[in-house]
Amino acid sequence: MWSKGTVLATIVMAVALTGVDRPAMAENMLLDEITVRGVQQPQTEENLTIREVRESPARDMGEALQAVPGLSIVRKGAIANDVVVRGLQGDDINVFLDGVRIHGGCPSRMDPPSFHFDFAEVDAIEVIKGPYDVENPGSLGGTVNAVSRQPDKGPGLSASLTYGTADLVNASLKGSYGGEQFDALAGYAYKYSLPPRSGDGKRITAIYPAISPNRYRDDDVDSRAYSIDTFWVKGGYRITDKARTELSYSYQDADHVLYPYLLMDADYDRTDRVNWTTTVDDLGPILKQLSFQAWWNEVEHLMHDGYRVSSLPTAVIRRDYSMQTDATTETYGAKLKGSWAVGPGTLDTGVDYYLRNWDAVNEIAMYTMAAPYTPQPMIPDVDVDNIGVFAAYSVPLGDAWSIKAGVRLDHTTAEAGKLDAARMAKAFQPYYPGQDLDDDTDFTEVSGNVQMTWKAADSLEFFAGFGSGSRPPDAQELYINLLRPGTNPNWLGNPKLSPTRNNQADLGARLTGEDWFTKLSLFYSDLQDYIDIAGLPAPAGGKLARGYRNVDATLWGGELSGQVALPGDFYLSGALSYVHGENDDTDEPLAEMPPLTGNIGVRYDVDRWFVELTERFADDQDRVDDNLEETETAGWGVTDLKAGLNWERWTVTAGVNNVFDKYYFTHLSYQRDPFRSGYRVPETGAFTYLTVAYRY
Ligand SMILES: [Cu+2]
Repeated sequence: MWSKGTVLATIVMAVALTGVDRPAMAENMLLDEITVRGVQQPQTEENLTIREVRESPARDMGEALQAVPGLSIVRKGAIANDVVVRGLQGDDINVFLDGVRIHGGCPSRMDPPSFHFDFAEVDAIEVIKGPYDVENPGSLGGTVNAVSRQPDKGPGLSASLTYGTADLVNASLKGSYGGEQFDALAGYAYKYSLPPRSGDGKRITAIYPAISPNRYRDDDVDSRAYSIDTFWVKGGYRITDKARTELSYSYQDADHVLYPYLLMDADYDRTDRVNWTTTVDDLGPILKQLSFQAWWNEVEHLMHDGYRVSSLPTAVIRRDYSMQTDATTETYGAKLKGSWAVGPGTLDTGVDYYLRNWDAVNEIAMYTMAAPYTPQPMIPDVDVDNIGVFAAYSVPLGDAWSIKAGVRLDHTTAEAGKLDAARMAKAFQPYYPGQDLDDDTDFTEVSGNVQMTWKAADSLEFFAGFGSGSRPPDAQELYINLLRPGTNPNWLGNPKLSPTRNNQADLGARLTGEDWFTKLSLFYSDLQDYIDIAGLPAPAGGKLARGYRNVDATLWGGELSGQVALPGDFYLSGALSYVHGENDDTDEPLAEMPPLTGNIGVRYDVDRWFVELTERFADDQDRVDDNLEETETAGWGVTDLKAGLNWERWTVTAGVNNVFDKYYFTHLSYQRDPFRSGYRVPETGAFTYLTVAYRY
């Protein structure tokens, strides 16, 4: 492996050595975006374009996706932000790269799916909101699919280096070759930052009071917030005129990632990913395309409290940590899909399979005084298997109408390999008195949707959709078991959970002109057996636990967004998003719902340069779940400014986010029990950055 210094020097050299003609300019890209979003894109979808990906100084995909209407993030630290779609997060949504399912290793979601690929690998991000994706299991709240870069014709080289406040470095170097028969691409990315400072001037690692055992040790408050190396390589081969096969591999090593919102930090996350796809076109008059995809990935995750005061040696704490979790997850799967010309429409059919194994072992010094650091099978080697079949038919009905309908059938089994009778009796049974608990379970579920589009006039399109999607409880929700010392609540899965079902109705309208669009999307979601975090009462002689239960819930809300090209090379864009969640079992607000959020931006963009001013804002959130001791969040508004220059093959972008150095929190900025630190992680204060990029 190269040293980081060498890699940075190489990138700077690569950037310095070349520079000839200019690539196509950004002005047309803006008009293209308006056309895609105003005309071509289905109304249930949103996207981040290649331009937005390249201009973004975001540390990761989650942070960048905040700009998309209806999307928000869970803030846990400087990086590894978890994506939220219309208030649904975790396993209620799917987050993929090129259709590949990847899961993180951490039971506290330190490494959500989007953390495991680098932003530099990505060309565009597509988002389906709601249960309208039948080609993948579990997409009940939506699907976020990042699309990786393909090699252009001929040789290609691109390099990008961002430097920002708190020593932020986002560096990437990509080389590619696209030939008639073969093409190949390789890339390397490096990311680093110290803990950013919030608007009060403090590092986000300094949020704890001086007496808290969870505060960072003096040497670690200023230590790096993360350093991440990602390497990827992809090769394609054209077997015949109509057939292509492609194989890709990626390795990522994330080190020393700090999560002030939790009680532990990640020592490392190591990820291997393999994806193989083969596509054959025009197999006859009826079979238009056949594609096969197989993939495998594995994540090794180690977290501990070694950077916190809670790890300092005492009579009981005899290692470098007082608690540690060593976790591994492996996911692999395959999909066969055919696209058929049937009547006037297209029929997509397919079968898919995946297996996810997840194992996590926890050690706590104070487990018992007699047996410190006794390993606990926190996630007890659980296999989740899913096999599914799907079919979707889309057909135009005359000039004005089109209809699309899909159906999917899934069978899922879950089995805990290391949950023996003794552990079940000790950890689970006291909280489920008199109930028969098994270490395995299975589910069979049907999903489906109907979507209709009516083009009432050239400039006006209406949309109506109804979807019903389902997902099984995951390994953690079923079988996690962690007995904690003292008065800390235990953390327990619920082996009796049912799958969650989302019955959702959507209405949309889109008004489009030559160089503008505005669209309104409204949804209503009836969630049956939504998996909610819940307190489990203390059994006799025991103590409280945090666990999971099925509740019925309702979500409704929508998004209003638009983009317009104004005279004089000005562009205006804006979005408003809202979701209202209610727990129908307790008549309380549903926890962790983002408040009314929006942004408005104005941009001046000519051939060679642009400048853009954006205001991002959120209302206060006073709809909180008192049962979970969720607290309210104040509203906020921050201003971002950026400017860019294109010169021959070079692009320079510079900007300041949060220009006025506001001290603020998003609502999704703290963790509830069981790993509640009790402290919120503020957003970054004034953040200045400069990106220099070169493309050949
Ligand atoms: Cu972790």
